[in-house]
Amino acid sequence: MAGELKRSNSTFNISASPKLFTLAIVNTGGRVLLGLKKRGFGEGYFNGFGGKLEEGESIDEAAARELEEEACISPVGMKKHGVLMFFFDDRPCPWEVHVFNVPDYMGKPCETEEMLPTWFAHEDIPYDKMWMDDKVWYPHFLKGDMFKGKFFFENTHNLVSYECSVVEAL
Ligand code: 6OG
Repeated sequence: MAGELKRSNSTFNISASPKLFTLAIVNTGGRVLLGLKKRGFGEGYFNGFGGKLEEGESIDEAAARELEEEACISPVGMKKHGVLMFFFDDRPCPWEVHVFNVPDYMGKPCETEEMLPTWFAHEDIPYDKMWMDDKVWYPHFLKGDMFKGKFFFENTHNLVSYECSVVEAL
C-alpha cells in the first residue's frame, strides 16, 4: 500500500504526519547530563531531556521548557544538532525528534518527578541502558556534527533497521 514500508518482518506507516518532540542534551567539559526516566515512555532508560510540543509553541521554546521542567535548568547557547525520525510497527504515526546541544545552562540540575539527572563522561555513556538508536547518532553529536536519521523499531524497543548521516545543515 502507498505510504507503507516493509523492513525486517514488519510494515511501517511512513506517510502519516509525524508527532514532534524535543530532546536536549547538556554537553560540557567532556561530560553529558542525562536523566534516568522514572515514568512513562522510555521508563528505565537514560536519555536527554525533552517531550512533546505544546499548542502554539516553537520547537526551540519546547526544548527550553522541557529542560526546565525535567532538570530544573535553563539552557544557554542551545543549538539544534539533529533531526531523528522514529517509525514503530506498533504505533500509528512516526515521531520526529529534534535534538539540541546545550553547552551551558543556568541553575542547578535537580531530580524531578520524571527524571533523575546524572553526569556521564563521554567514554562512560551507558548505551546498554539507553534507546538502541542512541549508539548510532551519539558519536556524531559528541563530535559536534549535525545529523539526520531514520530508525525503524519493532515492538517499540527493538531497532531493526536505520539510516543516519552527517549533514551540512538541518
Ligand atoms: P515524553 O513522553 O517524555 O517524551 N524519545 C527518544 N529518545 C531517544 N534517544 N530514542 C528514541 O527512540 C526516542 N523516542 C522518544 C523524545 C519522550 C521523550 O523521549 C524522546 C522525548 O524527549 C525511539 O513527553
